Amino acid sequence: MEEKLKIAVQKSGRLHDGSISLLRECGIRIDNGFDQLIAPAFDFPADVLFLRNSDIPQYLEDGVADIAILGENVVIEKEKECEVVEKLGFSRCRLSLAIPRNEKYDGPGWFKNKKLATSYPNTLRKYLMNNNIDAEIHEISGSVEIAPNIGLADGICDLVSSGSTLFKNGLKEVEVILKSEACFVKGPALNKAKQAVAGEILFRIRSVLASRNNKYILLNAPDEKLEDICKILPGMKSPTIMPLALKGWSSVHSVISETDFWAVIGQLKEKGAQGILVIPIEKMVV
Ligand code: PRT
Repeated sequence: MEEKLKIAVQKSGRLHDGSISLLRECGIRIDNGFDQLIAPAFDFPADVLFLRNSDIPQYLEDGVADIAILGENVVIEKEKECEVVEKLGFSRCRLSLAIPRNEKYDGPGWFKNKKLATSYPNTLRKYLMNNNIDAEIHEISGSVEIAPNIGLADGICDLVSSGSTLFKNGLKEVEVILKSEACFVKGPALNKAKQAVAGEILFRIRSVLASRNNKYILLNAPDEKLEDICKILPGMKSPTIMPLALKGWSSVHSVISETDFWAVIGQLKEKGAQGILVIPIEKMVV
């Protein structure tokens, strides 16, 4: 029997739910995987492994897992043999340098000869080297943000999303070292059969992401405005145009990206579009 593809996801934490729901939208369903270390997927040649996010790069390098969903910040920090193939658009954060709020900050030179607490020593070391800053790195595994208040460090390098943890601890963010989000990562040595299964998952993920980023739009337009309206709504190839029962009017169907949405709606109304409907797309095969 052919060996199944092993997909690693975070066992519990910020990435878990997003990873499981993305797999589910890709048709990869598992039975109550949360309590298990490994769960077989229904109707798909894969097993899902539940691991700590920070351990996954090593498991990919060792071939224990074949592909994974994990934070890009961890891939960069761990420096293991694995490749980011696709960014997935959730669990967005940044790795930043922060210092006590009342400190005057005049650029990265502030960090010279300072003591910095972090759980990301490799990424921080590279940043300091690239900026010619000589500073002491103090590695700690959690609650980095309290380090300056207890006299353990002058500043910190930690993940930030809303910024409220920094604020509550009297710190301010002064430099962003990297931006991160969940990503689809591939190990170094997949055989041909596993490459094919991983390729199928990637294809499905891209279809799901495209559907999340796009909307289906329907509108009615006077025939004499169709040319202008089609220029605003290019669609996947071109818009579909169907005549309405009412003479001189047509229905236009197309796809628009989530980011262009409000600007496009305004332009369409200006050109005489009426009865505009915008509908989520379940899957979009790209
Ligand atoms: O235990 P395991 O190895 O599985 O993971 P972990 O302890 O790193 O887990 P978890 O769930 O905390 O984080 C998993 C991943 O989520 C990280 O590697 C990032 O890719 C991503 N992520 C996104 C974050 C945050 N946002 C985040 N805000 N990870 C951590 N934080 C922490 C940060 O360290 C700080 O303590 O949240 C606090 C700051 O948040 P704000 O909103 O107050 O700025």
